Amino acid sequence: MLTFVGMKILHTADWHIGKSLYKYELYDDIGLFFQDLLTIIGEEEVDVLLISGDIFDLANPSNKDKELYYQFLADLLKVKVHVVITAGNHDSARMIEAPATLMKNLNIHLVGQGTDLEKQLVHLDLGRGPKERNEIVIAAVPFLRDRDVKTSQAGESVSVKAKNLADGIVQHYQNIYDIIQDKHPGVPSIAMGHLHMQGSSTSDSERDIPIGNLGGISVESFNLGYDYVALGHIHRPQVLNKQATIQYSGSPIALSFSERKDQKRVVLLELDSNQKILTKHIELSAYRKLIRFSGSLDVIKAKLLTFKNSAPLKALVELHVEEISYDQTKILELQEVASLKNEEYEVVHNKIRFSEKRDHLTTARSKSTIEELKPIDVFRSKLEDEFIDEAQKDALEKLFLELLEKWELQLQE
Ligand SMILES: [Mn+2]
Repeated sequence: MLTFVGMKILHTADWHIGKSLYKYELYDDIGLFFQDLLTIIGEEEVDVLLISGDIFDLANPSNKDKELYYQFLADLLKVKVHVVITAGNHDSARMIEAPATLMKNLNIHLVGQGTDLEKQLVHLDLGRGPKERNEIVIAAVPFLRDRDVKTSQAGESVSVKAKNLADGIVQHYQNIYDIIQDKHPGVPSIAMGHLHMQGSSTSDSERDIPIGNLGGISVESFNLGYDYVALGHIHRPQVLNKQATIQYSGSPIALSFSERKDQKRVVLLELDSNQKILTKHIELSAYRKLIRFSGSLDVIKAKLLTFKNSAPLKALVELHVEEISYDQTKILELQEVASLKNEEYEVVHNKIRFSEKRDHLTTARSKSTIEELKPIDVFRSKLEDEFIDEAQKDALEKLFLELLEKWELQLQE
């Protein structure tokens, strides 16, 4: 009789190496996370590490980004953990996959492309000796594009196309599950994914997130038989079903100010000797505080004066100044306050709004480069300049996002 020993698997995603917040580079943040991750892997005696997409922030990462990544993979070799990495929508599938053959010999499994089903199957047998059985099968599915699931036909409407893509993605997971049942019956299985589940709570830092139900995948449709689904793409950590078997680990560091109150974490899966999976969250400390101060300029100045930074890295601050009547000196004073250098914090973004006057001079904000701005940012900023009520703003924003999404789906053809 072979005995199943049990194993520990750690689930993380959305590292976004190379990410900047308003031009402020977050290398120190990811560096501290890497240190913590190595400690957790060591202390918990983790056997397998899963990274569900968006390793890099850009499809064409800088040399520094790549150096950091490969250095960390080298550090992982020392702690003897098996690693499975999939590409996200931010990653270049080819770039992630390029060293796959070499890396496989080091127990690092890289999957970039979503076309070949067999290549997305990672079977690990960690049993030591002939009496021990310690297997797991991982459906290492990267971010799937239309061409990977081949469901769309020419001339389909946008909503039909989106529904077909969602159905195609679920079918993709079903097909891999069928192969697993055929090749490795009775072995526990985990699916990795970089996708948007309906009903998940998003932040400002994801890209290509559909609004409403267009293109979203329902949690129910994912009851395919996998013991756990390790998701990436949404940066806010969250559990999607009652059994806690479908989860977003979330990004390990805050990637936008909208995540400034999130408790970041990694998910530890403990597969016991009965092959049951228990999930546990390991909280990460906030390496850096992201602060947003709003109010009149005087109120904000007072807040900055008493601010104490308790995190290891310099705090990043957004200033949203609200004044009543237009005053050029306030704009100049704000620029002065925002550029003050100190040890505790750095103001990375500021804007001022005068509620009384309405002309094109009423809003001033710090300049962002066009690379940092997403279409929705530009649209929002335009909305802010127009003094329309909040409800109407929301409606317009929703319409704009729908248009944007239709446009993006058309680009995928
Ligand atoms: Mn991401």
